[in-house]
Amino acid sequence: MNTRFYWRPIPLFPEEAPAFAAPLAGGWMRFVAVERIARTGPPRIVSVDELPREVFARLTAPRPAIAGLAMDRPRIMGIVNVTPDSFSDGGLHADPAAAIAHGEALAEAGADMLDVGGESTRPGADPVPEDVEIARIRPVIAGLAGRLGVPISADTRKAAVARAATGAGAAMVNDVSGLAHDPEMAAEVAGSGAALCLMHSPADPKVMQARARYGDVLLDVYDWLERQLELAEAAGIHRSRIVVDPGIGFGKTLAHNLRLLRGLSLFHALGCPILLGVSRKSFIGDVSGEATPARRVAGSLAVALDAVRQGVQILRVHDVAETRQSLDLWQALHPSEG
Ligand code: HH2
Repeated sequence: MNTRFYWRPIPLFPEEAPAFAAPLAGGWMRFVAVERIARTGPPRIVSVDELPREVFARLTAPRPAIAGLAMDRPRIMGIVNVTPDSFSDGGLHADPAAAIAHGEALAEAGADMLDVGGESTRPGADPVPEDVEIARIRPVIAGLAGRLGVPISADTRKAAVARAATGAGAAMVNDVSGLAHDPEMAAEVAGSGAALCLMHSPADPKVMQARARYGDVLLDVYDWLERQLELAEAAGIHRSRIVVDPGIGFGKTLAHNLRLLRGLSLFHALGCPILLGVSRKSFIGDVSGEATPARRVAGSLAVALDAVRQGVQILRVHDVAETRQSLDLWQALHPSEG
């Protein structure tokens, strides 16, 4: 039987890369070597010229714009939770006027896009009926879309909610079930023309922590995203409209989250932009001892910048101004050519 290989590019800053280095996802980082990983046997570092041609093409091709946003630099997605019970900001912007004001403030602070959600997906959360979810997010999306110059994403697992959201002006559907929750979702997104974020989760939020069992979490999440990408494409959603997300904290232990974060650049081999949500999450509390989510900003920024070093294109964050300032400094230290 042929061994299945996985290819993780090892990122280099442009200023330390030789002239023959390849561009990582057509973006701001370079690479000359790749970690070749198999499920059996130790990983091996191979040179970029040993890559199969199609793998090289996937790893280096510039990514198409998503919801009108060019993917040639790191982008900030600001979180607007219109929920009473989100883990870090539940209840703060639960009425439409407060949520719209919050979205405006995030855009002002430097968000490139906004993600509006009406259902908490924290571990153990109860599902929200779709009419309630629609009532929460539709007025907020309608109030923000087309006014601020930033595209709006709808954080939902349900086709009916996605329909209401795109009808109100959302340009992206952020499905934290990666099309696994609602069988109608793929056709709904395909027909709407919206972009899609496919995030990995092993099960519904209510039970997902009990499903945190993997052979190798990095490779299992990769395989799962690859399958869901094929499903999306078969439903008529072109790969150029899709971003992938390993789903940090969704059905994962601390060890799983850390393995995924160390290996993030593997996901470039899927050929899509990568979105990452680590903001204020509980693994930051596990590592740092900080129990209060709103006091996990520094840890969130440390992980966000490491993700940018690995070529991650979109950071989903609560603390937009702080993330913008960190990115500005990071980019001043590591200017891209051109
Ligand atoms: N995390 C959360 C919600 N949506 N979407 C993507 N694509 N990636 C993520 O990591 C992600 C997400 C959970 O965070 P939050 O919205 O702050 O909390 P809650 O689910 O409690 O509303």
